[in-house]
Amino acid sequence: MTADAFRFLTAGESHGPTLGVTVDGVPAGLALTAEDLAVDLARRQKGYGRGARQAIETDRAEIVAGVRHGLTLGSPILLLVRNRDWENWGSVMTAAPLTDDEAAALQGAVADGVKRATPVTRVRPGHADLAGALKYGHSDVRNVLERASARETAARVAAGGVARAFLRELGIEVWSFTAEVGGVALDPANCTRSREEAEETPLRCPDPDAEVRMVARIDEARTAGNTIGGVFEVVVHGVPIGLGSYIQWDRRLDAALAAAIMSINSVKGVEIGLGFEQTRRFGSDVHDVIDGRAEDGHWIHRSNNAGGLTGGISNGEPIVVRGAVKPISTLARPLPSADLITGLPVDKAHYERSDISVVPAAGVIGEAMVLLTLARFIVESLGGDRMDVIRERMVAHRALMASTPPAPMIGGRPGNPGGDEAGSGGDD
Ligand code: EPS
Repeated sequence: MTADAFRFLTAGESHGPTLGVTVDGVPAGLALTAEDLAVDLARRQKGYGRGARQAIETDRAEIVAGVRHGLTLGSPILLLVRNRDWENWGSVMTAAPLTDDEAAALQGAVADGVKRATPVTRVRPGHADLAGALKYGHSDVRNVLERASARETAARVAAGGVARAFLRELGIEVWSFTAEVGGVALDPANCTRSREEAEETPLRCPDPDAEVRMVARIDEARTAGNTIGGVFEVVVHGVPIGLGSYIQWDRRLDAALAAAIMSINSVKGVEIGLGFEQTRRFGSDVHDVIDGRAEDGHWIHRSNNAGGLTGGISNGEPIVVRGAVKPISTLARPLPSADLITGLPVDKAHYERSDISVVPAAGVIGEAMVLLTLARFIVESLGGDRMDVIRERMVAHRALMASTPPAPMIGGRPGNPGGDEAGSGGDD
């Protein structure tokens, strides 16, 4: 049992010199390069509705610890994602105490009306600004927003790349798409694009017609100085039966996935499988009928409304998790708010460069969080400090899940091997 597999902690401010993440509990012997990590980092930066920051950055993760000659060592992996924009922030984001001259220059910049240098006090509705400033005793909201910014998710996606390399070796694939923007939902019957085709489109959406209308909603928001949210869906293929458990609340895989998705900036709701829609239907229209075990040993469900998770355990069907993304809280046409210091109402909350919509990027971040969660559950379930052992154990686990269970015992002795159909069941 490895309690802390794929545990990770990020550090870094949005306009500081670098973001960083330590990923602990990664088995030894996993092939890993910076190129592996670059793919998802680039995907996170894309998407129609992103702000100007993404034109400044070309996110790359530098592997500075835990890997030697392209293979993980079993030691903590440290990844750094540099913020190119840091150079544009001068002394505003310097870690060291400022000299008298530097402090005087910064005060001069504020007197000249340089926005970046000026302390932020007009808190933004919907942002961490107010509660964060009061909690940590900050009089300049920049001390909050620099860390509360979704820029931090670049570090999570870098960490997710490590988990992706791990899961790929075990035959597990995770991807995501944009399911909804501003109330415009894709139509499953019109999802004519393949995964690869959808990946190249502005919103990473498999329904071309819905995407046109989603783009129009984002344009509408931009024109109005507004922002708009939506829903992303993460889908996992290749997870064997048996990850997670109903035995204790904190071993339920569905609960861990929900927490992982909910931890993403701007996410205010999570659904698994049919989610809330299940509450509107009868049980007979919800539960996935089990058609039995196929010749190759896999269990056949007629549908996947459970989203691959029953009783907190993976049931062999694709895992389906959705995240609801609220509209970004930084509005180009700001809402009225209040000043942190005076406590008085102000006409307009603080504004600084931000995004109009981030749903496709949130999907990539959702993938990272799902990847890291699944990797943790796999190592915790199968054990193993090294890839060769984990690979073997996964093969054995899949075979076990596909094999015929022994006939039930009755009174601790062999009973009727025919099961319910042969008359041993009786009424429930
Ligand atoms: C982000 C970078 C940030 C924001 C965004 C996410 O860059 P900047 O603040 O320099 O424009 O675009 O952060 C927020 C939405 C927020 O509310 O802070 C990124 O790389 O994802």
